[in-house]
Amino acid sequence: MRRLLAALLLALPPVAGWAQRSAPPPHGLSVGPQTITIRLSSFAFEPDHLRLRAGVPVRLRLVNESDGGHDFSAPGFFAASAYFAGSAPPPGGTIDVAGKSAAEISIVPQRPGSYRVECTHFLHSLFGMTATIDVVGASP
Ligand SMILES: [Cu+2]
Repeated sequence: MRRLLAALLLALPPVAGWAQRSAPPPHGLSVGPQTITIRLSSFAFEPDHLRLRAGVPVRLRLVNESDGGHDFSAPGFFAASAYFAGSAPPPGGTIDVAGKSAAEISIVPQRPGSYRVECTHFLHSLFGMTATIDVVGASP
């Protein structure tokens, strides 16, 4: 019995060390930008209100769950943001998302303000397919 206990004690330190190394990084220190998923449906964005911080990179993942196409049109917001190489939005600031598909864009909001998002498909914004992105100033 005593030998078993000794063996257990000897086995403990490496196990504890392994557990520490495999622990996830502390909150807020994860690698890469935070991903925010926005669902597009007929006829809504969910969530329809985003609050982003200027200077903090985020990855917007646009998921169209409906059969028909939608788009994510935010020319003012895109013009007020910076981009990583190869990740600029299309000219006009409108990202098409075909039915049952997804698109991603990584951005760094730059100018604080309130920006309108809409789907430009015929009548969709009238049916409620709009959203607002508020960009707030960088933390002191
Ligand atoms: Cu739409």
